[in-house]
Amino acid sequence: MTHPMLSVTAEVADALRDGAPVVALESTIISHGMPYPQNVAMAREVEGIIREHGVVPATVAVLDGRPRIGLGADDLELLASHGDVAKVSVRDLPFVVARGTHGATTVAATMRLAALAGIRVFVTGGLGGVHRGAQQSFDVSADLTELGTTDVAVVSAGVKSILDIGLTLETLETLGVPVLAYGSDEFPSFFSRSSGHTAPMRVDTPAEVAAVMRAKWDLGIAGGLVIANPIPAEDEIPAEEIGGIIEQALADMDALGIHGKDATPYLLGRIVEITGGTSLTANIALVRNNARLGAAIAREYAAH
Ligand code: PSU
Ligand code: MN
Repeated sequence: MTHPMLSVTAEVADALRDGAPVVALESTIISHGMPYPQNVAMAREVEGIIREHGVVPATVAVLDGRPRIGLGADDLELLASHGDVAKVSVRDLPFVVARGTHGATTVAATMRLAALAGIRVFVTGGLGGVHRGAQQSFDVSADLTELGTTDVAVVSAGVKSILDIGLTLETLETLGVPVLAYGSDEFPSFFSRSSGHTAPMRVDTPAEVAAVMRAKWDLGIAGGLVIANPIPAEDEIPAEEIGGIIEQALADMDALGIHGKDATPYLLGRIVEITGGTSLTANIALVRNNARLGAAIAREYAAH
């Protein structure tokens, strides 16, 4: 029953066979989204939070060319510290698999592999989206197109304002992707609870999220859902404060001529540098918060 190209751990395979809740986790956030060793500590901690809620975590990556659903401690350490782990979006999957190399999966590639394995809920920090200046650069993350086609609900803290949040929301609408803000009337902007953009839809309980997931797929509307979970108030960096830092990181990126798949990792690293690590603390806090919500949604979804 398991797709022949996937290696699924026994724990994850058993849970899926029994209809028990499973939450997928991405690995680009580990290899290209945070510095070592905070990245591996975060990865372990998030798996622990999901387990505490009675849900099986399944971190996704490609190791030695093999797509893996569920990883061990050594695998997480390798992804966090190995110098040669490619950032793998959907278009990169065939290349790393054919070559037998290592790859850390983005939201898009993680969704695709999770869906192949039969996992419907996925927890991350922030989504990719429409980059600022995309009118010229055409830089629109494949995370958005994947959300338009692959049946996985993605829990994030919204998108960072390194992106054009308004254009990202417009694109999600075009692609038929429900965007559910959790417990808020406003779409969150990762470090901040606010973004200046009204949330397209609001939900207040995990059961409501699970009901929207079921209704979407029962209607035969293919594709994912975005659950945007605002960072807890005590952990947020106010939009005014982070705004200038993001502007500086974007200006530094332009001065260096960095673009394409290197843009997001550069910006994430530069923001951590400029804030002296404050942004990393907030980033880890919001991932924890998303893990708690994602586990609750997976339990509700599995219960019906
Ligand atoms: N945004 C974040 N943290 C991240 C990413 C985005 O706040 O770690 C990562 C995710 O893996 C996402 C990817 O899928 O960056 C998007 O990259 P790109 O913009 O190149 O599609
Ligand atoms: Mn891009």
